[in-house]
Amino acid sequence: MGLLVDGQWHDQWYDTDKSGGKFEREAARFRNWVTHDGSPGPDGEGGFKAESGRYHLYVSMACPWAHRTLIFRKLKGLEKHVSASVVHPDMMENGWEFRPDSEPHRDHLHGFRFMHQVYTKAAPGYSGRVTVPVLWDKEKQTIASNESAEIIRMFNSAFNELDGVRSDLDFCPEELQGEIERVNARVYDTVNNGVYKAGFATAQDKYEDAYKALFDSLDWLEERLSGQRYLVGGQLTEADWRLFTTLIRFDAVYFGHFKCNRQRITDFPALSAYVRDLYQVHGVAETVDIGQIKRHYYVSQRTINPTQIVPVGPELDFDAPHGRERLS
Ligand SMILES: N[C@@H](CCC(=O)N[C@@H](CS)C(=O)NCC(=O)O)C(=O)O
Repeated sequence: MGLLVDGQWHDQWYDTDKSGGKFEREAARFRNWVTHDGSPGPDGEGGFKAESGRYHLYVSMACPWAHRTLIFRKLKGLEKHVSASVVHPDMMENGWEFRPDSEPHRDHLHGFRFMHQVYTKAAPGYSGRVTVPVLWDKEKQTIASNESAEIIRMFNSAFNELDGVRSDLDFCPEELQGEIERVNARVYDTVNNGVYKAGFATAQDKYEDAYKALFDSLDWLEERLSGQRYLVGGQLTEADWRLFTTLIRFDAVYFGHFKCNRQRITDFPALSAYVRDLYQVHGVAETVDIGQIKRHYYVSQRTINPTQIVPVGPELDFDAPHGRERLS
């Protein structure tokens, strides 16, 4: 695990000294928008047109942020238009790696060994963290975006005119956008990023702050989802998929490894049925790999788990009936 400084790789863990033991996530740097006609997006440069075969998605099956993009690629019918490569789950001294002789973990586009080479190909003097997901533009030979929240918005609407794309599926309808963003803001800060703030804290009080905010939000979500099937507007939206990728990892990883252990998701009746409901949406199960998820966190994060032992449990059954149709 490390980062690039002026295009050179440095192996180092997150620096929490400057923030009194608090984990602070760095903002993504490549923020262009792919649009249906190549016109500029909300705050990006223009010229990134949604075309079949032009973009390549780099992901990790372990990463909750990359997982969002895989779900949107699958559900929107983008697999034949946007190619993808999956890094190896072990993220060690060289950061995310490819395994050239292993089909599932090859870099199909560049044949690179390390993810940081993708970043320096786009920007030779890049300084910053080397994160997934990355949406690579084969035409401009650069990173179009490395911000999952924006990549899923692009996948949701920019490619709608291409053959076979599910233009009827809109996970962010305009009339719901305000409420989706209100829910996203709390879920991002206290749940998606909240588990990391608990797990990566290096001071007791910072861990406890994150733990409290996380479980306050899970109580709020449990109550909200007891009376309605989905988070916003009676239909599946982006807000659900953004919450899902954290919940599905929770009992296997965050509960133990990140010390988020007041309760498991299994102990929340509504939240646990909700995760199963989303998992059972056609195509979603193929984007979930609990083996790679556990392997990544327990082996790569040696500061937290020096023995690198991967726990065998817990037993999880996301295929069990969820019974939430009655809330529709
Ligand atoms: N803002 C980014 C965050 C992505 C992110 O932090 N990904 C993690 C994997 S779960 C990563 O690649 N971390 C490597 C690092 O921080 O060095 C997004 O949502 O796309």
